[in-house]
Amino acid sequence: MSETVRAAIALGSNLDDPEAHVRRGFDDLAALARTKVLARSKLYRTAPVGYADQPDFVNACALVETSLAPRALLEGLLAIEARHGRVRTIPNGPRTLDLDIVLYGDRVIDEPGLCIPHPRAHERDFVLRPLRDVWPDAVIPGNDAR
Ligand code: PH2
Ligand code: MG
Ligand code: MG
Repeated sequence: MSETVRAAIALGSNLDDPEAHVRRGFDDLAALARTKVLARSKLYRTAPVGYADQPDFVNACALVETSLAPRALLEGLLAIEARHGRVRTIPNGPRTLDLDIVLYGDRVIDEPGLCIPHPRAHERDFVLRPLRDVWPDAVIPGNDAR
């Protein structure tokens, strides 16, 4: 792979056997073009944040090495979410699988539909705990995660 970047992808699910969606999500990331999964975090059961009236989540994080550009990586993630039957209803509401780019190297991107680092990652334990499993010294640009 040429010009690879390390990226952290957060996984979250709280519908239809969340653990199975997250485990399959790791495999789907490994099958993405020009992308290798370097590490898979433990799975964490977490209370919903932002919209309380929904089931607990299973959250995890993958460390990947990719030569996909950020926008191509995002499109790959959206395609995986769609294959998991993701239907967007209420913001922060229940979902079969959510895949968010938390970090893409040390890049800072603020474009329509593509914000890296994920703008709320630094304040969300359900992102930070699994992130530390796979990338213990990760620094969230603009927000020191350590
Ligand atoms: N994702 C959200 C909103 N709230 N809460 C938990 N525990 N886990 C999530 O993955 C999550 C959430 C929006 O993406
Ligand atoms: Mg999310
Ligand atoms: Mg998302």
